[in-house]
Amino acid sequence: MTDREPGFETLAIHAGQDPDPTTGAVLPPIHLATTYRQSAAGQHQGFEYSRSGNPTRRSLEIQLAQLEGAGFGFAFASGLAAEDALLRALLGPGDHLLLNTDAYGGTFRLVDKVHAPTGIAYDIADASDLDALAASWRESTKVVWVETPSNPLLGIVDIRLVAEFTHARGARLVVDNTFATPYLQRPILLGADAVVHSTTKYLGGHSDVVGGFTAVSDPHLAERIAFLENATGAVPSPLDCYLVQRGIKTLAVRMDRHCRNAAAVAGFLEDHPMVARVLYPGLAGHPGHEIAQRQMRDFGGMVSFLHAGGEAAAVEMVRRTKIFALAESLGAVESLLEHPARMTHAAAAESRLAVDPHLVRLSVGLELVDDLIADLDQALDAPAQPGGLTTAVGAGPRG
Ligand code: P1T
Repeated sequence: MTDREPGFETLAIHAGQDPDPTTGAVLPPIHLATTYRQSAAGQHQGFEYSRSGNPTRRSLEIQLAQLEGAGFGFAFASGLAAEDALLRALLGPGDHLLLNTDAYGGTFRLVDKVHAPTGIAYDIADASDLDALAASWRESTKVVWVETPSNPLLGIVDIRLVAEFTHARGARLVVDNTFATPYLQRPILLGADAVVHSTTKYLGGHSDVVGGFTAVSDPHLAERIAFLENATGAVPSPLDCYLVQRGIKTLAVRMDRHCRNAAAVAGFLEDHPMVARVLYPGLAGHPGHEIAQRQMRDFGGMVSFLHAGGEAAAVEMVRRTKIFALAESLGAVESLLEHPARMTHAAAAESRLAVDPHLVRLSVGLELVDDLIADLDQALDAPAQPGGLTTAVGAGPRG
């Protein structure tokens, strides 16, 4: 590279991805080998066994850690596997966690059903309100965990402010950066101690790979995560690492279009009589708009709204779109929509994270935006069909 400090787009394509020195191939090969020959017992070239380290995984880890402005990165088999490792690395029995009032249902389930029974206490607190955080604070509080923008309410947390508040009390701040991606927001540079991702979403970007990632700058924390990754073994396959890496190369251009399409969709929904309220940080009336403007490059591709017709109308509407697919997940080229209370956030029902059943979440994709708006318009305008409204749809607990 040149003497200039490379920009995001350049790093996304080149960081950790030098051409193969043996063949000149412009892409590093995908290393499928599970094990590595040693010249003498214990003497090797940096790789012993693919659970503990793999060159393709390493390449992704360098690429994404650099994009996050972090010293160290670790790729996992899913977002939840990355979260699990981070929770284990940061907390032990007797410690206390503060989880923001809005978060992915699976994150809540991991904390509530897997970590809490091992002796980790937690409370839900509104991280956009420092008084609320202070009121829930305990001497044993070690971690504040936030998503910003959050899933599914698109809430915004001031990362710099909460990092300062958390550090002043001797605890650490984790930011789930899945919705923003490092192209739109870099939490480590704003003071967060760790970033976590579901790379299944925008980073992979094509609905064809499940993966997770965490990035940190403290070498002791990094050592602990590396130990846990090897000891518990939730590693991604080399092919999956390659797919995430390939997705990241086009992240900047995809995110620009996701943001543009989402802003247009949010504007359309704001004027629709069947929409009671639009949740999108790019709207001037959003409570986190000014903070988002400060800490994000743009406002992202996710839009949620409250259906004016109530739960039955929301459930009917998500069934009626033709381009937006009714499906869990988000962040890929194709537009998706879902009903969080019955789908992605079913695990949080009856908790403080329970989602309003009027809520519909859109992952605005890269199709022609006029087609997307026309699709939403016809689904929102659909005449009520009383017979179809009461049928329960996929309220399974696995989302
Ligand atoms: O699905 P997985 O790769 O394990 O990632 C979990 C996860 C973590 N953090 C956030 C903010 C997420 O949105 C997710 C996964 N979310 C969905 C599948 C969804 O549809 O919301």
